[in-house]
Amino acid sequence: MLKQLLRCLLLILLLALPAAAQQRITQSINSNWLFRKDAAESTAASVAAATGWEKVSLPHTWNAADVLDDEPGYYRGTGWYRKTLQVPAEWQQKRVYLYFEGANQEAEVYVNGQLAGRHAGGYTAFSFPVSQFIKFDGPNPASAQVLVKLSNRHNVDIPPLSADFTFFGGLYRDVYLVAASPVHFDLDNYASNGTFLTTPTVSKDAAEVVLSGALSNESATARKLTLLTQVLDAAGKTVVRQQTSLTLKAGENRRFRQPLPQLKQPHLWSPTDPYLYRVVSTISEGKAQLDELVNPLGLRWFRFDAAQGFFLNGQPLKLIGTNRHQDVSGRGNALPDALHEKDVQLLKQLGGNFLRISHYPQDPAVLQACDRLGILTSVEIPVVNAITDSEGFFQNCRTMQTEMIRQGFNHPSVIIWAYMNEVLLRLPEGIKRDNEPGRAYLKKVNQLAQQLDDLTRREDPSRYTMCVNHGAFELYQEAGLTKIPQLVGWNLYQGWYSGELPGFADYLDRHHRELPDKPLLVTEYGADSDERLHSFQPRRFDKTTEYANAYHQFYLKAILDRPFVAGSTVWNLAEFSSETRQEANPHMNTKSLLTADRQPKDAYYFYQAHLLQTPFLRIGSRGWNLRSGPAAGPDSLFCRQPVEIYTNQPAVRLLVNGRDLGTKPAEFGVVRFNVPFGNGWNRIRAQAPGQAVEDQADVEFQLLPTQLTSTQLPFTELNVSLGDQRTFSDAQLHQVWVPEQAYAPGGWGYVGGTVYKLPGERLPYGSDRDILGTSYDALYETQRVGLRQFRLDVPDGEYEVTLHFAELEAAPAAEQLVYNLAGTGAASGAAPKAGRSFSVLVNGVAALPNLGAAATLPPLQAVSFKIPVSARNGRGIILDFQPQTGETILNGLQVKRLY
Ligand code: GCB
Ligand code: CA
Repeated sequence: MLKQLLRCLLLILLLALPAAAQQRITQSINSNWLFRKDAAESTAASVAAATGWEKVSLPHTWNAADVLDDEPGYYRGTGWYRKTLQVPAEWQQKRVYLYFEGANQEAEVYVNGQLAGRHAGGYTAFSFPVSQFIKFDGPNPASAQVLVKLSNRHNVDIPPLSADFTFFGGLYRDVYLVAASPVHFDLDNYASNGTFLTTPTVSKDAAEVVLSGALSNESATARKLTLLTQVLDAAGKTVVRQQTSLTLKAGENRRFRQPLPQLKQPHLWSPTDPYLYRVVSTISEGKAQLDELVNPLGLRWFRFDAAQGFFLNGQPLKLIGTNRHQDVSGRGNALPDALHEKDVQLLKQLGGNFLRISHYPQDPAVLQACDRLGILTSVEIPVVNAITDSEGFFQNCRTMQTEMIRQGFNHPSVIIWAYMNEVLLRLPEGIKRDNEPGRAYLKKVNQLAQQLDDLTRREDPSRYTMCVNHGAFELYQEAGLTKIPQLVGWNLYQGWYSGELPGFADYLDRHHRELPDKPLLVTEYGADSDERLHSFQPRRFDKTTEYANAYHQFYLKAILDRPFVAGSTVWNLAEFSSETRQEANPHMNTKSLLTADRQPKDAYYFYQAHLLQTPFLRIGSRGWNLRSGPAAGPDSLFCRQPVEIYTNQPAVRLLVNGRDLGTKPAEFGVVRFNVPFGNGWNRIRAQAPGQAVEDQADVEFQLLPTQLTSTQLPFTELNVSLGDQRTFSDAQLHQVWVPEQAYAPGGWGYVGGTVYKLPGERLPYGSDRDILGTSYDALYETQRVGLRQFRLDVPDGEYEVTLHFAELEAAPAAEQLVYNLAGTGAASGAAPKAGRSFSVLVNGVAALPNLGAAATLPPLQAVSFKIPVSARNGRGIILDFQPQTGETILNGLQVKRLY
């Protein structure tokens, strides 16, 4: 009985086989590649014999380690990848393709020594037919040598020309091998899947769905084919189907348009209910199925209105979300799909409904996740900062735009195709806005925008076009960039790079007044925050969590208050790599809601409080659970510091170590308490009265005595950042650096001198240069200049004093940075002064004689000295700073009691 059943099964399988064997086969080929860098510019023929290949698997970038070190710069050159493929002999009957999801940025693909194709641009997919290069007449399986030459070198004809992110080189996305039957859906259409779904009308009652595309018959005979398309609901039930007969001549590629019967009472797609249908299309001949494709289908309609914002399925919907870059710390841009999906999850958990996929198309996993999770998207090509006036550049832009649109066409999450980001931020050398070359350049930019806009509307009339500008209103108007696209995106940083927070609101109102017919989105806004830096007097550009919090609180309110603002996206979801950046976190951009390894910052919770529908309450500064500060007075055992609670509830009650601090009302999602922290662990509990939501945080506090001889709070250690008004919490070393203060008897502090400050208004204090030899740049970037003493009235005992220096007077950075929107010249440096020289005496001993730029203190280099010292006869510790040439300096000071 069993045997019979098995035989029967086998028979069924065998019968099914011929049809199945004709099906398209798709497999990733990410494993077992060899890689080598090639500064010597080998050829495909010579490189095969070269040694020094490294085993890698994809996704892979050759810059992952490059950008982790302290040194500026990363390898921008050529790399080769190679792999041996085993191709079954049966595939001789098939059309074999290599498909690359993306490779940065110029690729040449060879198969068995022959060029299969070239591709320019690092962010879109490409594919090449390779059957003709495979030697099927040899052993089975046939082996094929795949060799990929890649370069991430600057190329004036390939966007981006410059940008505030790292151009990681490599085969950093999945690579696939595809084998299709000779009769197949078009495989040669800009690496799209060859089919395009449109929904000419969608309403609550009915939806029209049309599948267009092309079929190819690469066989030697005419074929009588059936194209069958079925729409399946989420349960897998066919809801509509359409069958079309076509006869294709040998070698014919035929376009088709297949309208489906009306779909009644469609289940609509939206962020709250991202319902997806599947559209399954097959080509068959008689009973044999030759090819099959599945596309997602989300039924929705939408529009933008200049006065009222965005509407989805007839309902107003404020688009709120973030931008996203495609790198994660330690991995560069070479991410497994799961990490792309995780970011979309994190945006969903934020309560966001919108993602600006910036500044380039990303891994297919991103749009897939957006379709599934209900995140609307805007996608753009990387024309950033500037253009090249060359036919090559224009052509590459048009090709990229076409690739982006055709490859992403069938994703219901996409509502906008964009094509330029702040393209007038960097006018090329010698060009000024109001000189003749300047006017000619603006005209060229206008031409390119017009070409890309026309192309986009032709390719896909169902989505909107957008151009994204920086906050130079007239300039973009003059170039026509507020007119050509259907939507204008503004990247606004008032209160960050320049100006003050209210300037943001004024700018939005100006747009509304002067361009009343043009819908607008705030495509970027953000403030850097280093999780280690905190301040009770937050200042623009100080990189503290507290300033970033205030910034987001102001911006979100201004956005929500204005119905004409269709949407906004925070810059950025997570910290990302930008190798040319300096400042407090060199090589990183830290304007984000998440750290580079995706831990939430305070602002993430603030947005959750506004965007989540369910009761929400979170204690802020969770990442700041190691704090320090001086006791409120000589007899106090507490230090009061602010804590923010983020909630969508009307009020919050706070308890600290069981002590009730009372209930306070929330203002715009935030409740502020001044919490008395005691030495050691403090347990904070927050509750929303009458609601089941609560949160708890444990904060460790290092309470500093105000009188250093205090017996109830004995002195143990002190870490001071000079020329600084921030605290710096170092969780790893379990140390907190506190801001400087002037000496007062019984306590500690500097005597004399001033805070180091660069000219200009951008930085409140300190330098914005990368300090080499440390990952504590923020500490070394601030400095007290011209101080005479540093004193600590510690009790008698044995101590260790560590002095930290960095010479901040240095030549300006060679590479002018592009992200400085205020145009005041980032990474500035005062002209180096004639070398300084000074000595430090520790309790009268010349422990550090002749410190100076010439030998001991090279510019922009962290230098530390640890010195043991005894405090005797109640004299404490006195450091005397004695200048010989120029002024004395001190960047940081640590004092620790040993015994
Ligand atoms: C911008 C750019 C973006 C930068 C950002 C910043 O306007 O579009 O690429 O990263 O500003 O942080 O300066
Ligand atoms: Ca992928």
